[in-house]
Amino acid sequence: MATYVVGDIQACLAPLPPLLEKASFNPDTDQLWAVGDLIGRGPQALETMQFLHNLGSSFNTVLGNHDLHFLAVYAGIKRDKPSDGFQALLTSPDIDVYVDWLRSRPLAVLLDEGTFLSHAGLYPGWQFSDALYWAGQVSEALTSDKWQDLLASMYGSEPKAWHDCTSHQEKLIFTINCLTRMRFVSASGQLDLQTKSGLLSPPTDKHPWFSHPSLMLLPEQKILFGHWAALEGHTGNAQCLALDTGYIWGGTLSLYKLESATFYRIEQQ
Ligand SMILES: [Mn+2]
Repeated sequence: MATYVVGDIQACLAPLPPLLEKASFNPDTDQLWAVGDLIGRGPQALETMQFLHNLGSSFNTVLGNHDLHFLAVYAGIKRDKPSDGFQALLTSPDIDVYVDWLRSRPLAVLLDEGTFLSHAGLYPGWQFSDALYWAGQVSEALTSDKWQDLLASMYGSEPKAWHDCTSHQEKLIFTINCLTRMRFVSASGQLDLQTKSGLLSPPTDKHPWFSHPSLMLLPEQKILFGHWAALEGHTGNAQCLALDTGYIWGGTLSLYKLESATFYRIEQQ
């Protein structure tokens, strides 16, 4: 059995089957994880969900910001904009199956003892165990009867730092922001959720989370994440692997095989 992790698909289904074939992925014996943002902006949201869901237990994902946004649109919290590309999926007869399935996906997982996976990364100052605990608390809310309440309150960028969170609800929202939206973090631990640039022009006094002085990784630990296409797959930190190589923006779709530490990529068709 091999474990593979695919970057942000964002409803671009076309490159996925040839990429899986290139890497000799076998759904009967192997496990495929996605870094989240399965859908959002791209042309084939319904077909992508059908394809991934048909992989059954050989596929799993952590949730990305676009996946959570989709749940908010489904719940009527946010308006369905054509640019989201959700229309055909929202009117599918199987929509409830997909929604229930997405709601029960985690925000973070350990793929093996030392490999952490989330959509955006790990908050500097948190250990894997902190992120997994709070991701579990978010999942508890997302799978409860009142799941819409959390999604309705998640839009916005406050609180900015973990030490500013007072209520349980604020801790859940901060966890969602760290695990699905984070890029740059200030020296004192404040999230900058506005800047989307790459590493050439970082905002003043802020660090990409993966080179933040408070990020503490043991030598055998690794983080796999997506979300940040402007990195073009480069972090400068061998322990933090960026898998969003921006297929939706004209780049490539990336797949990583854990056991051999091998990358596979598919260019635009
Ligand atoms: Mn994202």
